Amino acid sequence: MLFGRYKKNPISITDKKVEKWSYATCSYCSTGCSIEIGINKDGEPVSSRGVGGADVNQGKLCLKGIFEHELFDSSGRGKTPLIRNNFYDDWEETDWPQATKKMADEIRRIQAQYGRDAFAIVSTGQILTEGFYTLGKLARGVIGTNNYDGNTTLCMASAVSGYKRSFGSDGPPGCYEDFSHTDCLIAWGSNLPEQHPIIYWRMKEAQEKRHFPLIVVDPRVTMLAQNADMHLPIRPGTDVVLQNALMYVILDEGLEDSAYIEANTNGFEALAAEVKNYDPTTAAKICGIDEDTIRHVARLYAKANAAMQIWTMGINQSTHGSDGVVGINNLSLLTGNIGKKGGTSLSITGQCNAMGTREWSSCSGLPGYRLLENPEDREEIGKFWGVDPEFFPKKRGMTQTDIFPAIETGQIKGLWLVGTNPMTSMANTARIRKTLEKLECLVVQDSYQDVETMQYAHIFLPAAIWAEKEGCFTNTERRVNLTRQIKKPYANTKTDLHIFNAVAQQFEQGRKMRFPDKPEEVFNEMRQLSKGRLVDISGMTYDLIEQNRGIQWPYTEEQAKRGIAPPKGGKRLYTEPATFRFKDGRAKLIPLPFIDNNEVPDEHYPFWLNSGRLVEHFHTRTRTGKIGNNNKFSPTPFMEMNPDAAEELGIRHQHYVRVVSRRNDAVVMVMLTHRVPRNMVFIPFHFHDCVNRLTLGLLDPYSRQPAFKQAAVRIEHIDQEQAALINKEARAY
Ligand SMILES: Nc1nc2c(c(=O)[nH]1)N[C@H]1C(S)=C(S)[C@@H](COP(=O)(O)OP(=O)(O)OC[C@H]3O[C@@H](n4cnc5c(=O)[nH]c(N)nc54)[C@H](O)[C@@H]3O)O[C@H]1N2
Ligand SMILES: Nc1nc2c(c(=O)[nH]1)N[C@H]1C(S)=C(S)[C@@H](COP(=O)(O)OP(=O)(O)OC[C@H]3O[C@@H](n4cnc5c(=O)[nH]c(N)nc54)[C@H](O)[C@@H]3O)O[C@H]1N2
Ligand code: SF4
Ligand SMILES: [Mo]
Repeated sequence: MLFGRYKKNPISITDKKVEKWSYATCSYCSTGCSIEIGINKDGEPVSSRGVGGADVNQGKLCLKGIFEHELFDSSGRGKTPLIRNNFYDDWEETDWPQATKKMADEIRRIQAQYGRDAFAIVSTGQILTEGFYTLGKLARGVIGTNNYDGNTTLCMASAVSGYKRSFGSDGPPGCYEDFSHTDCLIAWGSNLPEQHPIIYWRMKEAQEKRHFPLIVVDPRVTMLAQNADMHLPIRPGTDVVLQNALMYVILDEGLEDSAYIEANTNGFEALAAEVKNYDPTTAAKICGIDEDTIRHVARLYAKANAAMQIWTMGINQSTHGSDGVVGINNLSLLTGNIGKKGGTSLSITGQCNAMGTREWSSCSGLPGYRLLENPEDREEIGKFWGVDPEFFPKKRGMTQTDIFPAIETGQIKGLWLVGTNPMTSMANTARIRKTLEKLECLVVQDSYQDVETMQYAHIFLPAAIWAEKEGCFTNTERRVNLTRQIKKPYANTKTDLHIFNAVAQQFEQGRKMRFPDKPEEVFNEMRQLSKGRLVDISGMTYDLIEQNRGIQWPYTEEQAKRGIAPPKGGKRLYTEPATFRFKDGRAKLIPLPFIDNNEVPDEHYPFWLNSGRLVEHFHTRTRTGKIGNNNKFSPTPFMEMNPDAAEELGIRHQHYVRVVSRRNDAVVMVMLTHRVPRNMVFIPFHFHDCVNRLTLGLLDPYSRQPAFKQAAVRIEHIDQEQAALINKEARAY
C-alpha cells in the first residue's frame, strides 16, 4: 500500500493574473508596513504583497496585511448617504449635497440653541493625515466647537501626556533600528508578536544576532512573554511601583549616569527622595514581583551599554497610564538612554495613523504640535487659515471620555463620529448606548453601514476606505509613508477629505477659506506649517516618500536641498547635546507617588478582568470580521481562563459561562489556558456586546484614558443551549 499521492503533479498556486502592482501603506496597525496591491486587467485588486527593500518590513506582511486587497468589496460597506429624523425611523437614501446640508443645518441649529460647544466631534487614528488636517481646519476654524477629540484618548493619550510631562513635547524619540543596537530591552504591557508582528520580527532578528536580554512585564503569559528571557507577571495596575523600585536599586547602587543627569535634566533631588519609599522589599508586596528579580532587572538595565524600553496598552490603559510613561522616561533619563543608538523610550503606537492625528488633526490643539494655550500659535494659524485668532478657544476642550458624560447630562446635543465605533470600544457600553439615545443629532461617517453606532444615527456619511484614497500615515517611528489611490471610491462613497470639504462649503466661513480637494495640495500646506517645528516634514514630497518607502521626520527642506538622503532625516530625537522641548532645553525627572485606586477582585467578584487583542482581528471587527481568512480563526467571543480555577468552579473547556461585573454581564465561551493566572480572565475586545459591557474604565487624571485592563468579575454557570443561541447571534455578520 502506497501512502501519499501516486502521481506527483506539481502543486499549482492560482495565478491571480496581476497586471500591475500599486504602492500603499498597510491600514491596520502602526507598524507601517509598505504594501503593494496587485491589480488585474479589469482594474480589480486581487492580491497583496510586502514591498521588498522597504526599511520597515523588508517584504514581509502579517496575516492582516496579506488579505488587505479583500477590504474593498467586503460586506456591509456603505453605498450612499442616508438620513432620517429619528433613530427609530427607517433610513432614506439621499445625495451628498442634501446630506451635508442637513448636517450643517443641524450644527447651526444646535449651536444657536445651546452654544458653540454643544456640538461635539470624535474622530479616529485611522484616516489619512491630509483628512485629519482638513477636519482640524473645519472643526477649529469653521464649526468652532472646542469639544473635538479622537479615539486616541482610548489608546495613545497616556503616551502623549507622559512624553509632554517628561520631554516638553509629544514625539517618540526612538526607532525600530534601535533593536539592532540595544544591549537590553524591557517591554511593558506590549504583546508585539500579535499586535505588531513585523516590529516583533525586527526585534527577534536583532536579538538572534546580538543576544540581548528581553524582559517582559505583563500579568499574562503572552506570546512575547513566552519568548522572553525574563517574564515579570506584575499585579495589574502597579507598574509605577515596580518602576520606582527599579529606580531605588539604580540610585542605591550608584548605577545612574550622573553626567547625563547633570547636563540634561531637572528635578533629580525630588525624584530621589520619592524613590526612597520603594525599597524592593516593600515594593514586592504591592506589585507582586519578588525583590531579587527587581534587583536583577535594575542591574541588567542600568549596566547595559545601551538599554531600551518599549510599551503599549498595558501601561497606557491604566489609572496610572501617564505616570507609567513618565516612570519609563525617568528610568531612561537616569541612565542616559535617550536619543542614543539602542537607548530609548519608545511608545509602540496603536492604529495605522494614531501618530498622524497627534501631529496634524488639531484635536488636542492646533496643527504641528501647536497649542491653543499659546497666543503666538493661535495668531500664526489664524493668519495662515484666514480665521480671526479670537475665534479659537484659549484652551483645549473635552476629551472623548468627557464628551460622553457631557451628552448624558445634556451639555452636548449633537455628535459627529468619524471612523470610530464607541458602542463596542468604550467602557461600560450599556451606558454608552443610553448616552447615544439622548442625542438630537448623531452623524456617523464610516466605511461600513453595519457599524453598531448606526442604530442611533440620524445622518450616515459613507466614506471611501483606505486605498480608495491617496495620502499619508505616520507610523510608530515617525515615518511618513504614502498610500496611492488603488481603486475608485466604492459605489457613491466619498473620501474623508472630500466629505470634510463638502461640509465646509455649507458654511459661509468655510467658503471664505481654502479647502483644497487634492491630497498633495493639502500635504503641501502641512509642509509649510511644519517648517522649523519638531515635526518638520518640509523636505518631503509624495514621490520622494514613495521612492524611499517612507521617510522619518524631521526631514527639512534644507536637508532635501543639500541632497541629504532621507534616512538621515530623523532616526532619533533628543540626540546629544539633547534639546528637550522645555524652555531651558532640559528634561524633567518627576516623582511618582503611587495611589491604589483600581477596582480590585474581592469575595463577590474574585477575578481580575483583563482585555486586549488577537493577531487575526482588528478592533471592533468591522473589517477583519468580513475577511474569511481572518474571521475563521476566532468567530466567537471567548475568554481565556486558567484550568485550575475552572476545575474549582466545575467549568470545562468550551463551556459557555456568564461573566458578571458591577456594571453588567456577558456570555462567552471558555478557553482553558495557562496564559492567565488563576485569579485572572482575559477577553479580547473585538466582539460587540462582550467585554466592554463589563469594564469600568476609570480615567487617568492627566490623559483621561480609561483603565480598560483592570476590573473585577465573577463567573456563573449558564444553560449551554441558551448560551449557544446567544453566541450564534453575536457571531452573525
Ligand atoms: N492584531 C491586531 N493588532 C493590533 C490591533 C488590533 O486590534 N489587532 N490594534 C492596534 C492598536 S490600536 C493598539 S493600541 C495596539 C495594542 O497593542 P498591545 O498593547 O500590545 O495589545 P493589548 O492586547 O491591548 O495589551 C497588551 C498587554 O497588556 C497587558 N496588561 C494588562 N494589564 C497590565 C498591567 O497592569 N501592566 C502591564 N505591564 N501589562 C498589562 C495585557 O495582559 C496584554 O497582554 O495594537 C495595535 N495592533
Ligand atoms: N476593553 C477594551 N476596550 C478597548 C481597548 C482594549 O484594549 N480593551 N482598546 C482601545 C483602543 S487602544 C482603541 S484604539 C479603540 C479602538 O476603537 P474604535 O476606534 O472604536 O475601533 P475600530 O473598530 O477601529 O473603529 C474604526 C471605525 O472606522 C471605520 N473605518 C475604517 N476605515 C475608515 C475610513 O477610511 N474612513 C472612515 N470614515 N471610517 C473608516 C471602521 O469601519 C470602524 O467602524 O478601542 C479601545 N477599546
Ligand atoms: S504588522 Fe501591522 S502594518 Fe504590518 S502588515 Fe501587519 S497589520 Fe499591517
Ligand atoms: Mo489603540
